[in-house]
Amino acid sequence: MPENHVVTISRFLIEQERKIAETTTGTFTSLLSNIALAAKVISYQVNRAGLAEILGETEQENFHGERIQKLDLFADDVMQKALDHTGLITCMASEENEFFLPVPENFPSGDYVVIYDPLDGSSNIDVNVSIGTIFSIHSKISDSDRGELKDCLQAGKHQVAAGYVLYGSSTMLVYTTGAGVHGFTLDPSIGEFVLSHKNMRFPDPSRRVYSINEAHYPGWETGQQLLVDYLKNEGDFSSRYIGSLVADFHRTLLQGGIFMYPAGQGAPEGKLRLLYECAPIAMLAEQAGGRASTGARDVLEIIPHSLHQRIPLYVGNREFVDLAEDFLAEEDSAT
Ligand code: AHM
Ligand code: MG
Repeated sequence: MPENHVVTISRFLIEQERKIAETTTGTFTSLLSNIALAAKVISYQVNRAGLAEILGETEQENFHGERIQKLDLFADDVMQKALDHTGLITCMASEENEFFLPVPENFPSGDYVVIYDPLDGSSNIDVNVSIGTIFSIHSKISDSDRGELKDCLQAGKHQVAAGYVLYGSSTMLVYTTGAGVHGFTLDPSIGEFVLSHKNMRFPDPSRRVYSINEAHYPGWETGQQLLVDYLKNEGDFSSRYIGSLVADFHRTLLQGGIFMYPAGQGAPEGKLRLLYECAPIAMLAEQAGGRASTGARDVLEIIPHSLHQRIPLYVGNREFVDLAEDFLAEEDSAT
C-alpha cells in the first residue's frame, strides 16, 4: 500500500530532537529549518539561472583574487539573511568573506556558530553542472555576545551538525547532527524537503571508484602518483570526476569509493578549505561509516589556525582512505 504521508524535514527534525533531549527547546530545529529555507531560495535561483541574467561573473574580486560569480554573491546573501535575525547564532563565517561575521547589533544573539560555503563549485555554474552549499554548525565557546574568531576556529570533531545541499537533477539536503546521515529531496510541487534517504551509509566497497582531478598528476608527490597508478592498474578501480565537491562526495556516499584532492605543485596545502568544505564533509563521512583524512591524519582532529586554511582531502570508504594513507606514508618514510 502506498504511504499516505510524507515526512518533511521539519517533522523529522522535531522527532529527532525529541529523541535526543528530554526537554526540547526547538532551537536546533529552528536553525536547520532556516538553512533549509535558504536552500530552497538558492535552489530556485540556480534552476532558473539561464533565464534570470544571474549567470556569469560580477565586476568584483573576492579576497582570494577570484572573480565573484553573480550566483555566489546571491547565495552568500541568502544564507546571511536567513540566519542573522534568528537569535540563534552569535556569528557566521562564509567562504566568500575574509573575516567572520558577527550577528548585527540590531538582532539578538544566540549560542551557535554557522560556517558555510554558499555555493561550492562555482566554476560549474555557467555550464549547468551540479553545485552545492555546504554548512557546519558549532556551539560558541567564547563569552562574547557577538562571537570571536575562536568560536569559528574549532576542530571538526566539535561540530554539532554539518550538511550540504546539492543542486543537481533534483535538489537534496543531506545533514547529520551526530545521529546518522539523512537525506531529503525537495519536492517542488509542495515546496518541502521530504525524507528520501534515511540513515545513509557508504555501501560495501564492491564498486571501486576513485575521484580526482588527474590533470594534476605531474605536480603530485611520488606517493600520490603511485596510489593512483595502483588504483587503476592493480586495484581495478574505475574513475569519475565532476569537479564539484558536493556532487563528487554525494556520488561517493551513495555508490562507494574515494574522493581525493591532494596537495601538489601550485597547491602545496591542497585546494579545499578546512572549515567550509573539508570538516563538514568529514563529519558526514564519519557518520556514514567512512572517514576523511588529510592523507596523514583525521580531518576532524585538526584545530584550524585560520578561517581560510586549506588542507589535502581524502574521503570515502574507510578502507580506501586507509589505503591512501599507507601509500603516502610509505613514500614519506622512503624519502
Ligand atoms: P570553489 O570553492 O572555488 O568552488 O572551489 C572548490 C571546488 C570543489 O567543489 C571541487 O572539488 C574543486 O574545486 C575542483 O577543483 P579543480 O577544478 O581544481 O579540480
Ligand atoms: Mg568552495
